[in-house]
Amino acid sequence: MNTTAHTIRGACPHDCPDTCSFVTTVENGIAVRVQGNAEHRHTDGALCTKVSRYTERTYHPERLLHPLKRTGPKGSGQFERVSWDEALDAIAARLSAIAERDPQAVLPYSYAGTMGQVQGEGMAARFFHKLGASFLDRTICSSAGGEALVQTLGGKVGMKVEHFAHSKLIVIWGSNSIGSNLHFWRLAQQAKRDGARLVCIDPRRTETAEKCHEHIALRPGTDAALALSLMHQLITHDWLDHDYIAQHTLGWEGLRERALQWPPERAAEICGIPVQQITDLARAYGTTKPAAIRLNYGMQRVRGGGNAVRAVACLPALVGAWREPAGGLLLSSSGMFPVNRAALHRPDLLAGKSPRILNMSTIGNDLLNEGSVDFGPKIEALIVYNSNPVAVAPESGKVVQGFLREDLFTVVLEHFQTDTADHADFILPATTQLEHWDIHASYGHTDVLLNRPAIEPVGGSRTNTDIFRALAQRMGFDDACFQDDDETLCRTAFGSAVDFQLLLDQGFATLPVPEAPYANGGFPTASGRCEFFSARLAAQGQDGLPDHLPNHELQGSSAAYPLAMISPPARNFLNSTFVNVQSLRDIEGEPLLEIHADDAALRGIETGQMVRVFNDRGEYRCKAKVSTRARPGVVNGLGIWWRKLGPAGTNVNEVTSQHLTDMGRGPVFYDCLVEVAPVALVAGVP
Ligand SMILES: Nc1nc2c(c(=O)[nH]1)N[C@H]1C(S)=C(S)[C@@H](COP(=O)(O)OP(=O)(O)OC[C@H]3O[C@@H](n4cnc5c(=O)[nH]c(N)nc54)[C@H](O)[C@@H]3O)O[C@H]1N2
Ligand SMILES: Nc1nc2c(c(=O)[nH]1)N[C@H]1C(S)=C(S)[C@@H](COP(=O)(O)OP(=O)(O)OC[C@H]3O[C@@H](n4cnc5c(=O)[nH]c(N)nc54)[C@H](O)[C@@H]3O)O[C@H]1N2
Ligand SMILES: [Mo]
Repeated sequence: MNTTAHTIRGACPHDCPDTCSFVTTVENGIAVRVQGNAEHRHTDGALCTKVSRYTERTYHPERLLHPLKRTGPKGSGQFERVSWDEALDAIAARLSAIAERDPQAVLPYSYAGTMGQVQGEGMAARFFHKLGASFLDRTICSSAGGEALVQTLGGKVGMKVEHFAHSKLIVIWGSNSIGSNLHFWRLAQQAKRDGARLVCIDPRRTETAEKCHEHIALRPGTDAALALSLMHQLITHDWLDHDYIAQHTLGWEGLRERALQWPPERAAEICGIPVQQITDLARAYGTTKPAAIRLNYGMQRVRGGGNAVRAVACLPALVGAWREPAGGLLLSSSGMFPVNRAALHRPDLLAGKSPRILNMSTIGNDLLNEGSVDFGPKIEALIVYNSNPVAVAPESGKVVQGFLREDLFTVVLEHFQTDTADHADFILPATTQLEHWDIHASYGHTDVLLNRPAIEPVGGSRTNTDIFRALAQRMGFDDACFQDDDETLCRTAFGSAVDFQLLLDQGFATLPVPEAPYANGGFPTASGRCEFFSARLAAQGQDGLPDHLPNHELQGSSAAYPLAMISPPARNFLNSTFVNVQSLRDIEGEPLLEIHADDAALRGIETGQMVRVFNDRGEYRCKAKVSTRARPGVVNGLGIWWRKLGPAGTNVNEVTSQHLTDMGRGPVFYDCLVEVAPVALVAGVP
């Protein structure tokens, strides 16, 4: 047989700090293998289990291949095949009619199904700017922590990840690195072999926590108390870098006074941990050099998430950890990328319009809003791409109710018929990363990656960009920028800041970032200092100094719902992506709730038993697993299953709330009280 095999370099598109470089092997037009690029140092030739199965997802028998139009009642999942022309004509006509009354009644809804600059908002932003649609505040993941970093360090900036390999103390704070940041874990292992101490701070005894020297299993939402108490110890033992504090920080006197109110005994009580864990960690942090903190977004999904991130982000300056490349902190590196947003997204197309802003984390309430002077017009049309809100947004009961509105016009661009797609009026089949061009920044390293298409679009699928170009044309948007092809958009994203030829040649390009960016201060804040005190926050009426803010749903405040629930990701899924890939679902098995033996015994719950997890907002069902991964009083509902693949057609977000964080208007997925009860079996059927 005459086979022609070749390889194409690409980039993993998924919402993960690792942003891997991969190589696809194509034989006779079919992608047969996706492998980690050995030449890219951050990927180091290895992919996670999920993405190494990428061809299984790409050629999945349930892949959407044609546009679909709804035939049954809203949400019934009944559709018929239609042509692209029929679908696009109908969508353009409906959007034009709505826009004639008020374009703000149209709302885009997207997140990070792909992190690509082009298939993300590349053409979409141009389209919605021109239309004058409502803005979407994209808060669902990281906005509290992001805002906190901006207010403290001046941006989403931090250590270069590669230097963690040379740290002597690594604090992994609110992150399950083995599950969600595997290539960082490789660096932590290297440091460990060279004698570094690893400490994990997480309510759940994760795979990562059990492999660290120390695990501090605090209650959810108590990280600021812990951080302030560490400061208390740094101050009382004088483990401070006075020179660094004097030269490169702002608001030290106030912070000092605040921290002195947090003796370890006080924090230990709030965090639910032994005093000695605090004093030991403070001693290690105050006396080990270089000391590095790998923060992740897990700790900022509670009411005080922004304050908690601010408190932690103050620590490296107190001990002068920033002086060395292997010291400091990393939450996100995304602010280090020079994305040319004005050229890519073209906000000038707004032509003076300033549409209202709607928060994606309260989509449930917003879809049910009838319109008012404060809110503006009722939402009449929703264009969803790169996101699965019906599964991932909080308080799904409300979200589903909103999506079921017969008068709402919903278009979903997708690879699969997700829970959200079930509620569409039109489903448009989109290409995957193997089928389109894109260019990527990263939030876990400082390389730009280029993705070249390896294969032709599967079935009749089209790129997100192409769909928005086609809609623009039908709606009479004749600006030249709607003609840009995807390679042009890739070149536009970073302009001359990145060598595009190098990207074409090797697939990645490293940004020129200093090895120890804040060794001599120079933070990108207004003052150039690490801002313990934030005048901007104070001007907004907030506390200018970091403090501990108790959860909205504080444990002990409700007799009916005594358990705190967190819902971190399952290792073999990526949010709700991959849940329908059989080989990965086989590893995860079924939706699980981890519960501590004491809490289980109190409720007569055993491993394998079907349970109801519930509060006033709703309930979902899953199997219980009595496990040492859960601390007393806290249950872990692993996410994020497709509702329709869960036992009762619901998932964990049935019980989460639409409350918001202190900063950034973010969701509070891990600030949630519930009760759990066994489900009585009637003739073996729950
Ligand atoms: N395999 C896999 N990888 C992923 C994802 C995935 O779904 N699956 N998701 C991706 C996405 S979208 C993101 S945003 C990133 C980052 O994703 P993160 O949301 O940071 O995910 P995790 O690394 O699991 O870290 C969350 C950890 O925080 C813990 N946690 C919960 N509440 C608290 C708290 O109050 N305090 C502290 N200290 N810890 C708490 C949880 O138990 C969990 O172990 O990961 C990405 N990578
Ligand atoms: N309870 C609870 N809820 C959570 C979280 C939690 O920890 N607990 N985590 C939250 C976090 S951190 C995040 S980031 C959000 C994630 O929320 P989302 O960003 O909605 O992420 P996914 O669930 O992965 O859905 C992404 C969808 O985009 C589609 N997609 C991928 N690439 C493309 C493309 O090129 N074109 C088109 N048209 N579609 C594409 C995929 O098929 C997938 O269905 O969920 C949040 N929800
Ligand atoms: Mo996320």
